[in-house]
Amino acid sequence: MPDPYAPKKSDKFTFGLWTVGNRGRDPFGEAVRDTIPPARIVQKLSELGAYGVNLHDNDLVPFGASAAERDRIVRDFKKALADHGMKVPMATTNLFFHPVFKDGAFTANDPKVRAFAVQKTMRSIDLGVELGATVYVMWGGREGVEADACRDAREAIKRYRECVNFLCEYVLDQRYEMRFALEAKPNEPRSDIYLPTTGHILAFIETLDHPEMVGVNPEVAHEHMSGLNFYHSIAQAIDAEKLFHIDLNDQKPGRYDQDLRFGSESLKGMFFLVKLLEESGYDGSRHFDSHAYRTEDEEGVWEFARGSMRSYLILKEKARRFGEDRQIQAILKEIGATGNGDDPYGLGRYGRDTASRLKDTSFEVDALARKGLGYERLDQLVVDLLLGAR
Ligand code: GLT
Ligand code: MN
Ligand code: MN
Repeated sequence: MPDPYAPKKSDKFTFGLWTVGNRGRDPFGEAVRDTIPPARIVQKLSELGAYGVNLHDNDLVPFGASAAERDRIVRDFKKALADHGMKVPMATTNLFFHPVFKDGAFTANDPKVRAFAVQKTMRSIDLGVELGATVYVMWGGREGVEADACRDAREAIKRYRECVNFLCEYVLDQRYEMRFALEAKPNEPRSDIYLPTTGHILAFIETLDHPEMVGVNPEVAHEHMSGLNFYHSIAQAIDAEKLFHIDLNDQKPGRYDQDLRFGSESLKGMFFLVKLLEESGYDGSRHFDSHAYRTEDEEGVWEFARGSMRSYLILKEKARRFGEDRQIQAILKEIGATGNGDDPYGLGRYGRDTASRLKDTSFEVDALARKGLGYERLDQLVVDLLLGAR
């Protein structure tokens, strides 16, 4: 029997070169794995059923490479993509590794650093376009502080805005088909990072010159680090039509950024997330921004990649069963979860008559307050479903 959870290209699973290429280095210990060459990553992920790979400029072209070296590397990489039928839907810039970015990139106090960051990003956008990417992620890992005395935080937001505006104009001027997706994180590597949550970014986008070109790239681990409900963040991003990309992984509460394998920790939360992505018509990549445990060798890395896609597809199947489960659906209907489009009090549209009728309506508040809602039963049915007991 064929594996019902075998990934297909149409599932649009992608991995970063930096994710499967992660060598297991951490602040306390050296790398435990060898570098896997990009062409091999492309081949292996394609065999496993992934749709594509995403990259930072320097995941492919080393910092400071000559133009000739760059062109040779890009040519070989394009050949690997073509040979294995793999896409590069998203690209991004490394604005955090080199010590020049120790005070930030777009928000650094030194205008030379800010200008260098924009120059590096323009070149990196060119590379992304050359590889076929249509989404450009901006993760401002170093855009933050240890010492707030170093700048007025409003100045940081202003500089960030200026750089994003400049880059939007660059994309328009080049007639590139490229949209930006900004990624939030509350801290790490900086003590505090500006634009710490997806909600902050959604508000920031509305202050830009081209808000229509800019959306969000929320990451599970980063919202969980802020103690937030990722499913709710994604619902709001979808409602705002701003979910341009998504970083799937997992995270235990209250820790450093763990970037754990998708679905390895928060099964219920990830179930509602997958259900939402699938039901909302989101048609972007399902990108895994995570890495294998430090205990693993290369085989463990491929297990990690297999597991990420498999868990997504299992949760997708669970979401389908949730939709077909008669008992669950009957409860949802009874509790008014689906809304049914009724609006008995006219709250969907203000009218003077409606308002005055509503002011005169009497409600049986005590009876409403006393009524049990049965969510214990409902939630247990979900747990049974997820644990395979129904
Ligand atoms: C880095 C970070 C991620 C970002 C990547 C994009 S790089 O690994 O931890 O969350 O998405 O720059
Ligand atoms: Mn990420
Ligand atoms: Mn992360």
